[in-house]
Amino acid sequence: MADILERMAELLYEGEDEEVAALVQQALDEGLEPNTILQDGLIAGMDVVGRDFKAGDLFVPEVLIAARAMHAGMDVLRPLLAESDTMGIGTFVIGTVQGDLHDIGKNLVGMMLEGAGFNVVDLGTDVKPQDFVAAVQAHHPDLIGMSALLTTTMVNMRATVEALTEAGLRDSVKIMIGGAPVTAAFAEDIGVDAFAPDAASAVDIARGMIN
Ligand code: B12
Repeated sequence: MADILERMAELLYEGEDEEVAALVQQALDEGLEPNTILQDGLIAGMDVVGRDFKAGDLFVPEVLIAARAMHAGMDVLRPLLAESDTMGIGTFVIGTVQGDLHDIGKNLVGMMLEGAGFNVVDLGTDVKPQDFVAAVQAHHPDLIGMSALLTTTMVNMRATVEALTEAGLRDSVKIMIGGAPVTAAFAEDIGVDAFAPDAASAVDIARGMIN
């Protein structure tokens, strides 16, 4: 039983998407619970990816390839997880702020969070403050993540915080920000809960905030 999950985690790390999907199906056929496969196969594999990325042993392309393999496995599991209502340790709404079209880092953060077991709602790029507000009203997330790669769009992180405050929603959700020009000092200045410099740290911090 454990062997198949270990193999799944290894194949995920290597980015073998078709093999991961096939192994997820095989594990289901052998009677393993969807949530066990998610936690001990897919998430376990993504945890190692996150650790090695943080340590500088893996780079962005390798992480994206591993994340794609995780998605292939998730595609098989998703309908069953939705059925058994075990989907997600928390909901994370993520988007790149208004005026900004950079999404590679944001996607990486989203995929790693999904790999860690979060239910991720991705609003895409160029997300207006009001769209973040609407997403909080619609999805009741535990956390919001905002990404900005341009110094000129960082102001829209502050505008989003203000829009959430005006809508009376600021206290209902934790906010994390990131992106190359963003700093911990800026996070403190605009009154958000956290800053993460990379995707692996984002996962660690988000997990800590949920617990
Ligand atoms: C790829 C790229 C583009 C692509 C974007 C494609 C895409 N789909 O994303 C294109 C060509 C479209 C583009 C356009 C522009 N770009 Co550009 N681009 C880049 C580039 C080369 C790489 C960015 C990237 O993807 N890095 C890799 C990812 C993995 O890293 P990351 O984004 O930093 O993400 C990590 C962390 O920051 C963090 N993180 C990111 N988001 C979040 C969110 C949360 C919640 C958390 C917790 C963490 C987190 O985790 C991620 C993973 O570890 C950078 C230069 C650079 N080396 O950074 C310039 C750069 C960002 N671009 C720049 C500029 C100026 C532009 C343009 C204005 C150029 C122009 N004159 O048209 C336009 C703006 C378009 C727009 N309105 O957004 C400047 C920004 C300068 C500044 N500081 O303001 C840069 C720095 C280049 C430079 N040196 O001048 N760009």
